[in-house]
Amino acid sequence: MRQRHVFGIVFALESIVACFVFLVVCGLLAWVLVRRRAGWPAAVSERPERPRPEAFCAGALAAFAVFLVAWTAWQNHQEHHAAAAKPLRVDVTGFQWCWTFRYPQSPEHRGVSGTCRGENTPTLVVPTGRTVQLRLTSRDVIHSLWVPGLRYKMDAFPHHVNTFTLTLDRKGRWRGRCAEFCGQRHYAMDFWIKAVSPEEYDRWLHGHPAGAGTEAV
Ligand SMILES: [Cu+2]
Repeated sequence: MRQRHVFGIVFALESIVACFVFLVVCGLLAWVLVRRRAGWPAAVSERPERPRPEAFCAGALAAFAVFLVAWTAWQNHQEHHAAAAKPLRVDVTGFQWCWTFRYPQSPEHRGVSGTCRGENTPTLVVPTGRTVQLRLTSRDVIHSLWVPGLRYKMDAFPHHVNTFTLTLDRKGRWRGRCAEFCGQRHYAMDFWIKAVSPEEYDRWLHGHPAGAGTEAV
């Protein structure tokens, strides 16, 4: 998974930098404590201020922060611009308390919806190997589309469309849920995202009744 791969790199690098800074701080603290406890003679400075070391510390920390923010933003930018010129578009709408997935490029704007009650869980069907652009909005309050297994998460706001792309390179099915508390049945706002071969996807899309509930690929 492309985005998953990107997030893996970002997470690994940020963890390494965080560990490095943590160990440096702990090391300095331990050194000072041991030195103090051991009664080493400490030359007390008579200068009220040490602007250079202070500026160096502030600069080093700022450099780490700027690097991490810039690098993460760059990776995010790369991920989103690696998308094909004409991605497959799916309009996703969150509502209290379930989801609707519409395929505007298909004949009759096919769609999948559900009630998120019992077995009526909607499935977002996508083809493997093709870039899919999700356009995410909400019909009422703020929701958040989250697929933990794929590390995709984005908020769905009313009167606003958020967009992100995903490309799944293997078949599979992953559980999605709402990650923003949105009311009484928030806990039940589960859906599936299912990646199928392009042939299966075409068959499903053209044989699927408009506005139907759960899928059956
Ligand atoms: Cu919710």
